[in-house]
Amino acid sequence: MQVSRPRRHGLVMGVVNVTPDSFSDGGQYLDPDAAVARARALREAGADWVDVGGESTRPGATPVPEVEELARVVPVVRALAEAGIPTSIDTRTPAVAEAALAAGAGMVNDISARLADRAAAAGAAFVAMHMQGEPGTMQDAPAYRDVVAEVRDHLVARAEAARAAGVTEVWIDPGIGFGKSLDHNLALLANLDVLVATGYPVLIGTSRKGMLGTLAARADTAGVAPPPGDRLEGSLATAVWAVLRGASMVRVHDVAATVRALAAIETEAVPAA
Ligand code: HH2
Repeated sequence: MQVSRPRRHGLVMGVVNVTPDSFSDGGQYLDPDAAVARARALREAGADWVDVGGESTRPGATPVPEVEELARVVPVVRALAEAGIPTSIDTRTPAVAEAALAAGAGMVNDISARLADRAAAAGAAFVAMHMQGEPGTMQDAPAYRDVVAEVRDHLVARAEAARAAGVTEVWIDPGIGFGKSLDHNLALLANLDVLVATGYPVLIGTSRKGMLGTLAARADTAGVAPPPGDRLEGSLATAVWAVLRGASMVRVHDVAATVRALAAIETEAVPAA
C-alpha cells in the first residue's frame, strides 16, 4: 500500500523583525533588502505566513514613532506581497495596520487585540493576542487571580468583537511573555486545551523567549541561561508541545528546524497495519 506524503502538523509563522532592537534578531533585518531576503528564505524553508514587525515589544521596550514604524515595514510588506508571500503585519498601531494592508498584507497580528476593524475593512485575517500592561513595564509585577481563565475570557471577548466587526478568520494567542511570569507562561502552555476548546484557532509564540533561557539555566550545571540565539531546543520542544496540545500555528524565528520538528510528529499519517 502506498503511504501518502505526511500532511504537516500545524502551520508555521516565520518572524522578520525590521527593527534595530528586537530581543533576538534586532538589527539583522533593519535594511529592507535584508528583511525581504530573510522573508523569502523563511518562506522557502516552509513558513506558511511571514510576520513582519517594525516595533520591538520586548520587556522594557519604548514605543516607536508611527512614521518610523511605517518606513520600516511598508516597503518590506509590499515587496513580499508582490512576490506572492502570505504576509502578516505585526503591529498595534492603526495607521501601520492600514498601510500594510493597503500594501498587500493578508493578516493583522495585533498584540493589543484592538485593530480588528482595520483587518475587517481589508478582508484580512486577525490575530488577537493577550497582553497585561504595556511592553515598557509589563514584566514588573504581572498578577492574575486565575491566569488561564482570565486570558481565555479576554481573548474570547476580543475574538467575538472581531467577528462582530466582520473578520472571518480570527486567531487567538495567549501572548507568552507579555505581562506574565514564568509560572503564568507555564500554566498557559500546560492548559492550552482551555484555549483550544474556545473553537478559535490558537497561535503560540515561545520562540527564543526569556522563559526558555530560565528553564535551560535550571538544567545547566553552572546555572547559565543561554542567550536568545541559543535557545533552539526549548523553542522546538515548546512548538511541538503546543501543536500536540492543539495549537494551529506557531510563531518562530527558526523556521527550517521547526518544520522538521513538526514533520517528526506526523504520526497520524502512519497506517495502523
Ligand atoms: N511575540 C513577539 C512579537 N509578536 N505576536 C504574537 N501573536 N505572539 C507572540 O508571542 C509575539 C508576537 C515577541 O517576539 P519578537 O517579535 O521576536 O521580538 P520583539 O518584540 O523584541 O521584536
